[in-house]
Amino acid sequence: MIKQMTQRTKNKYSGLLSKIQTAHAKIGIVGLGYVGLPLAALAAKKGFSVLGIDIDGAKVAKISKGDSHIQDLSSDDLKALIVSKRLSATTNWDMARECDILILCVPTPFNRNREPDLTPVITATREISSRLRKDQLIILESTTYPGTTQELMLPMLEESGLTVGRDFFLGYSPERVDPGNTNFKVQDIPKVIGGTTLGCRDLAAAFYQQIVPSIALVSSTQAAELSKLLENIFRNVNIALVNELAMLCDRMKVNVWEVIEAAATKPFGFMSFSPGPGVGGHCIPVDPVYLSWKAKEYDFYTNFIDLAAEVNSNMPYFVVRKLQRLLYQRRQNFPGKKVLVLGITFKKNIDDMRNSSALKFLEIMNDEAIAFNYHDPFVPEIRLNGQRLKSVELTEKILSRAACVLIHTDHDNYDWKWIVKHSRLVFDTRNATKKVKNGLGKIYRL
Ligand code: SAJ
Repeated sequence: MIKQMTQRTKNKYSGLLSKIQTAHAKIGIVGLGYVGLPLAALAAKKGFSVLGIDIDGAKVAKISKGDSHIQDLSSDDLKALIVSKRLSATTNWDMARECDILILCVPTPFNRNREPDLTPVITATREISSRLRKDQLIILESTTYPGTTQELMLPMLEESGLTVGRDFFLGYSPERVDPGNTNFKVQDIPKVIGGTTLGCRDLAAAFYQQIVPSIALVSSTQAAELSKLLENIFRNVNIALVNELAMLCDRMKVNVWEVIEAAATKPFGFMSFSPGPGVGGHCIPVDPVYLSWKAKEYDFYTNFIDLAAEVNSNMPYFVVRKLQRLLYQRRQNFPGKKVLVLGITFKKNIDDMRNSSALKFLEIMNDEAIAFNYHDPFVPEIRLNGQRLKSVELTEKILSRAACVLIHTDHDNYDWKWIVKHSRLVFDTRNATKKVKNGLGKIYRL
């Protein structure tokens, strides 16, 4: 990449560029969550001196002791970086001035009206702007709508009186961290990079190409922002497609899982997705909202994206209706007899509850006066409608007493054969019991 860099960039920014290329640049990572902390550790492992900045004093204190709260970074690895002073953490924004590169990895949720909430980005940008100095490179990694870097961050940073592309530099490179994915960790994933100017992009590229396997340069920060949204909206709409198919198959009495498995034998031109009880997490249900919200500014209505969101939002209601039908058909709809819900996190093998469809599903069960309890090895307790609910102990007795065992999240550490054996009725929304050979008569699937 460097060789492609314009000679102008090499001459004009040789100071910052050479600091980056020789790993003498001090890296500041703003936001030490599932994106920021692994990125901070990676940059430190690659030889950079890294400062983590977070507003959460308790989190900073834990990190400073080498205690990792992130599944993808072991405390041993973190402790080694802290002891070697390669990595440190602070809540003191004034230390941002000593960083040559500042990378924002802060949350971009949606608010109660399901609109983008850029408060964390705005707050961090304001703190940086008041301390901005010459030869600093600012990069946003948070997933957001196209235009955030250019239209929101740039004016705030230029309030410092410094000029982008000359005094300071501004780029966008979307985070692609998939928490819990052991095959693709942050160091294995290519980075898309856009800059406010070519020089800004080249400087950001000079940094990333030292820590990830490959980089993909695009012509603007908007293109980089939109590429990330496309990645996740692609998932969202394809999940909605199979969810819609699942509801049709239910009416046609066709096994949707068999249909998808058969289609997946096509060696090209098909990518399988699984229907489920809903789409949760901090990315997939949220990212489409960011684009459809921004598109309206251009009098453009993203009907296709909005329909996918409607289908996915409907899944918890569909699952409850099908459960009610099963309880009635199997004569298990006794008042007070509890449904046992297995797994309530938004996807398997992690403890993340953000936007989990289980929360909506349990709320609807409450409204429908369906008695339930839940078990989730990753979630000892939840609050629902102001009530505290604890995960029950998973025993043969609790299984056999349940009116129905409903599989919401298919954690790998469940013993499905044992669960089916001791249940009277199983409603499997994840095809988790596909390998179970006995008790098939009591298993119903989405
Ligand atoms: N889901 C389905 N059917 C599917 C796949 C997922 O119902 O076929 C549901 C899951 O149960 C969950 C939700 O969708 O409720 C989101 O699942 P996800 O597998 O997409 O997991 P996320 O939210 O962790 O998505 C992340 C994203 N990573 C980033 O944004 C950097 C996404 O881009 C990744 O593609 C995804 O992980 C992944 O591949 O695991």
